[in-house]
Amino acid sequence: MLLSHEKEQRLLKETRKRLDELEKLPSLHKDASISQMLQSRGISRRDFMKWATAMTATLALPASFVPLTAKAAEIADRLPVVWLHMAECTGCSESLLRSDGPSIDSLIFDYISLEYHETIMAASGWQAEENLESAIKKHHGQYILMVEGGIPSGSTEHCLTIGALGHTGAENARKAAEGAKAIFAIGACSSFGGIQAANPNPTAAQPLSKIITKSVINVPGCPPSEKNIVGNVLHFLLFDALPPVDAFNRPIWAYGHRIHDLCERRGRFDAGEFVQRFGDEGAEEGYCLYKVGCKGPYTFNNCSKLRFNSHTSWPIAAGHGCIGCSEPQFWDKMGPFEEPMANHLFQTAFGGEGADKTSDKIGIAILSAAAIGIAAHAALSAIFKDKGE
Ligand code: FSX
Ligand code: SF4
Ligand code: F3S
Repeated sequence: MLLSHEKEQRLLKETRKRLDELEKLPSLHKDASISQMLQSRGISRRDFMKWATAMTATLALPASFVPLTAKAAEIADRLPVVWLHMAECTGCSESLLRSDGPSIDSLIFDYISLEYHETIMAASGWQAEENLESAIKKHHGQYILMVEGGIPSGSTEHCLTIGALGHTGAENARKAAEGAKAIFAIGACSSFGGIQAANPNPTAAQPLSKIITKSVINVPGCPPSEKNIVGNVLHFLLFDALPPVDAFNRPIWAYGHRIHDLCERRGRFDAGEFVQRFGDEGAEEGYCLYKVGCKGPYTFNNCSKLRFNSHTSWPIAAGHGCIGCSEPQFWDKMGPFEEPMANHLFQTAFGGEGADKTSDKIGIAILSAAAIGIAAHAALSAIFKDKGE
């Protein structure tokens, strides 16, 4: 960690102060406290602190922040969240809510004050629309807005019409964005348009950032992992600031490295051991999936480190290559999904050069401990910058 001791202490002090202030606000949660919720699911305090330790490291924060990450989770019920659905499959919400045993991440998401979320709220019809109106009014200037799904626009905007009042998705997004304190586009669809925006894009679907004028943090993936969704809420609780982002407005703490850099099959890639076709001997041996289309060398995300569904598995462990689901326009640009794309050139977060030309150079550079330290330092320096230091 390259952060000086003095800066770390100062940031700790500021964060503690902020959390103490937040704690004084009334809980917006109607049911049990987070400790009671965890206890009733058989999750011990020890497991919770282990989770806080892992989440602190994931957010590229020093270990001294572990108690603060735990506290931020404990007072997550002070933060109102409005979650809107647009054109999508609800996979992003499912990623959080439908793991077979609820993970600590999903419990924390449940514990956040979700003032409006169409999938999980009991209300429907007129009552649901009223709930949205009143949440936006009541928490004006205070709530986090999370939007899932691509948004039809222009002459086809009406293709997404929601509820009895006949509002379009774009109208709802604009209205909810007005009073939001921070705005996150959850999933590939909301971040970059997703499958709705894939060629020929019949509804002129757009990413959230093209529909509203306020700045948007993109949390792509189809779907993004539960950690990437909850981590952003925790970051906001801790620092009252948006996380530092890359060229595509993705938080660096989550999207700062390529899938390829930390892939469990990377040794096979380096040794030239490739699956030649699905089901062959190499596939059984766990060889690298590059030749059957893995897009891990072009894709920035932390799946290879954090996996999905409480660290159970992820696409490459399941035997299929990464399809690049956290990259802009991946449906159009990453295909064919089961063939390598050695001759394709497209924009990555590193610029316009074809990733194949540079993959090994980049891999070695990013894998070095120094580079990881620099990324963590960049993340923390940006927090200082945000605070005018
Ligand atoms: Fe689905 Fe979300 Fe993909 Fe899109 O995830 S998992 S189509 S990113 O908006 O619901
Ligand atoms: Fe892993 Fe894919 Fe890279 Fe092979 S090409 S090491 S499977 S990310
Ligand atoms: Fe998506 Fe690739 Fe991760 S397909 S889920 S970014 S491994």
